[in-house]
Amino acid sequence: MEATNAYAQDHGHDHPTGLMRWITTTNHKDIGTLYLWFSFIMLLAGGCLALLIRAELFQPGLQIVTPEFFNQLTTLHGLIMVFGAIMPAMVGFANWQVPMMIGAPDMAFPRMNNWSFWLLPVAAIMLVSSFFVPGGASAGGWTMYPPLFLQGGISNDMTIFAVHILGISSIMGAINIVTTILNMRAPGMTLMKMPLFVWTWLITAYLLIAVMPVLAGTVTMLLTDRHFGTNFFNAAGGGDPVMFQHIFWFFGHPEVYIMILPAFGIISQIIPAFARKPLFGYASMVYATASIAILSFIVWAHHMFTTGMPTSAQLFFMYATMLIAVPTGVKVFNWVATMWRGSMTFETPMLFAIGFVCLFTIGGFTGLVCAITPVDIQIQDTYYVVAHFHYVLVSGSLYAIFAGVYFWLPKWTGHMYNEKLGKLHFWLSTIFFNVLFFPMHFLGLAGMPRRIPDYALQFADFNALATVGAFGFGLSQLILLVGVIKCIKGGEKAAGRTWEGADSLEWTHLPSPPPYHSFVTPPVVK
Ligand code: CU1
Repeated sequence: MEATNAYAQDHGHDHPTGLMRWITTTNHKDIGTLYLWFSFIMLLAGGCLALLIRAELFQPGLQIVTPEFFNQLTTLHGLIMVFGAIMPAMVGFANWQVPMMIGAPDMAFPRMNNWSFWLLPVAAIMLVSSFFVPGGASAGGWTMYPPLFLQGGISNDMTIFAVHILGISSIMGAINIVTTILNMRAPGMTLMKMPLFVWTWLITAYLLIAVMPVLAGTVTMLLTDRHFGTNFFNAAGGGDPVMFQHIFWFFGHPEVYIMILPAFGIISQIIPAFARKPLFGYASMVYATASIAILSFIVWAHHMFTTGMPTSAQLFFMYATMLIAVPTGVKVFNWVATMWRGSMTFETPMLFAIGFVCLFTIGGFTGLVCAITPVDIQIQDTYYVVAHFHYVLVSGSLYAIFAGVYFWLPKWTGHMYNEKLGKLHFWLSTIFFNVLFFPMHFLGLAGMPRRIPDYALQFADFNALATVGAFGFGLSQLILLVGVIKCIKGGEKAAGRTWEGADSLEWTHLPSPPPYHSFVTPPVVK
């Protein structure tokens, strides 16, 4: 075949098209797009499981599912959302934005990048299809605790292998991101000039490299306990089930920050753009991010206060956990200080960013409540904890993802998204999110346990309310889908410099508050 372009001269054939383009792509933008669509599909899948859970909990008693199936739903909802929806979305953003933000032509290892992505559907299929094997999916919760996880059928093994594959994908993705950032910055792009999103991902990638092997190790120990006669976690054979919790949460707590640090990065890009001021306290943002990452390694046993531990250990893990509020507070302060006296406008990305700051902070505060050991012993495994981590992960990570999608869609597609739809998506999401999760604080404080398909009559009203919120929130996400598809297919052409360049690097190094002439005055979007 005639060589028709530079690609063809190098490779002896033209660019693959259609499905083959996506399967063979080594382009960071294509791979970013794949990650983001995969993540959206997983969000809908995990969301459907959540709606089944909420449908069952609409009223006390058992109406829709069996208790066994209910537990399978909670397990798979957690695994799918953590590993399928949130993490891949953040990697998708990294693929799209990191090379462009540091002036690199692509990721450092483009073929490994392709492989990192294409492992994900394999793992997802393994995970989701475990619903259909004899005995059904894993029912022991996404944390896979023994002794329950040592029993059960082949679905537990499928879950373990899925986690292995997801871990390989994450480690390869993280290696790619670290290498790209450390080796491929444009001349002059020193570390302390990098956009905050790049910084947060550099630190996140180190977290991934540090803890994914720990997760892989501990689920492998589960596997050998199940099939090869070891007794790591089997008390009957002299093993220690609580040891699993220690190892798991040594991964699990940093995992929380793997899901939230890139979100911090996205928010730190968006707020300066719509406040038309440089980020307040750039250096302190970098140090706060690093501090949070380091502290995240020494707090794991705050998930285990009821397993029985010495008072000295309880005190250590309580205070260490509370310490994380300090750098997190620095960040919230900086975001607010960035908005302070800025010429703000409230397009959809900014709405989601402000929603993030308000609602994520509620999740942060309830985290402090949970950190207080005597309080935690009361509310462990109640809906208070469920409320807490959904404020962190939904109005935190997911809101940042939404904000970033609206912020960068014009750059990615060349088209403006529909602002009316975007705002509708934000307001409906925010109203229903709070209707869904705020009552769970009260349910938890009143003693309603999590992972239970039936409950006492006293909890009926708040549960009905939460279910209404859940269906409202779920349906609202279809607005996002419509908005994104419309934006890809056409719509108003995006300006050459989206948001009047307010998202570009020139904001990174101005002092805050900026000199008068550097304000960009007119609002950007009609
Ligand atoms: Cu934690």
